Amino acid sequence: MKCRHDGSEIPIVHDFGLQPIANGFLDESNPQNEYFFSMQVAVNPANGLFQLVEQPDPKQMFHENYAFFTRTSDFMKNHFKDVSNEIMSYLNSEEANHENFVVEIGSNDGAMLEHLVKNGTPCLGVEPSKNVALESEKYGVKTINEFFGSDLSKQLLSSHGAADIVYAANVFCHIPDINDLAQACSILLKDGGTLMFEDPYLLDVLNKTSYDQIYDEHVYLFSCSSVQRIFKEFDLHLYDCKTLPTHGGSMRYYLSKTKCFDSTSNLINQIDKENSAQLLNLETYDQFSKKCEFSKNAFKDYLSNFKKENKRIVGYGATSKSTTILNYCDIGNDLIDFFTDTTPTKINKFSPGKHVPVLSYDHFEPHPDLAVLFAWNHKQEIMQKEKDYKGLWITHLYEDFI
Ligand code: DWN
Repeated sequence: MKCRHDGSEIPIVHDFGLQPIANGFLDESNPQNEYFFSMQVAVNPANGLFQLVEQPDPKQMFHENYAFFTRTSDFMKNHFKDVSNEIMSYLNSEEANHENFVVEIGSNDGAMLEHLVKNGTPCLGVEPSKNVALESEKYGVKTINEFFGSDLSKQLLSSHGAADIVYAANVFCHIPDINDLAQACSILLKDGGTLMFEDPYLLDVLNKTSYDQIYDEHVYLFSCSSVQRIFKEFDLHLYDCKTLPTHGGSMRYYLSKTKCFDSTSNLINQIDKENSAQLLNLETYDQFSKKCEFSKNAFKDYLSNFKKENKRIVGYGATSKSTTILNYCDIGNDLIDFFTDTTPTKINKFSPGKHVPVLSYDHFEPHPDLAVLFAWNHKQEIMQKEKDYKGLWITHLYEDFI
């Protein structure tokens, strides 16, 4: 496998077997010719970049029927309101000192940009999935329905001018050509402008064995160390970072174009943590691989034993992550009766690969004996909502089994 950043030969560290399109919910329980790819992951020990070996064509994943809408979680809606406040206070600060213009890459249904629009800040979304892009327009968010890259970035620079802030949430880890992506951000930003992006964080995935963050869309898991090394080659200098509770543990990276600020104490401490966790040492990933296998076997055994007693098991949240779990652990309708989910585009469909039915939320009653919390990253919000549920909860996470 050649590293997607520097082209060097790098080792494969784990094999998750054949996987379908994680958000490819199906109309039929027995589809013909469902697409699968071999999901293996590799790590470059020189720059720490954790990456998929093979990724399906992005057009197979992001299109007019993309299944994920940001607004399905109140917690995430609040999170993006906070982001908009942070952006607005940055723009009003002395450091900004520019005409304001903000671009969000992968703006989904406009849950963040909506607030900038209300506040009158000039902004633009870029979103390749047409259905979610159309949703954002209901909130007054101007959206370019295209994939982001250096060609589009040059066009935006000439049509709209340079940006003070380029922001992206849970998007950069989806874009396979990382060099073109970094180049594109560098082209679009003003000198001294800020690139802010956040994604699931490699160290959290390793610490929690939350391997379900790995699926077709997530071609990378970043760390401060890998971001620092790679983006500086494109004149984007990491100066700060912020740990976030979203998506089971994420990191927000702050990079400045051209200007090299001193690293904040947050960043220095985080890089120390990453060094202690030995992110450049392949032994670290060998441990991760063993924990994934342990978690897979323990989770499947747990569900099988439970099912032997003829109990009802329901999956809570037909997440993209659940596609990795079900297909890696070989769990289907024999163990999980159905998923419940609140997303209209997923309801009355079948889960990718394993074809477990997805039913609307009202099917959570009568309550099952066991609910598998596939949307474990929304645990707080869901526990609040499900106070009356008296059955058991479980996740696939390693810590539930040790
Ligand atoms: O990066 C990505 C992140 C941001 O979102 C994408 N590649 C795709 C997606 O990943 P995911 O599908 O794993 O995201 P969530 O946010 O964990 O999905 C939650 C699912 O659970 C949604 O289908 C909605 C559903 N849900 C529910 O049924 N009841 C969610 C909540 C909060 C609920 O109460």
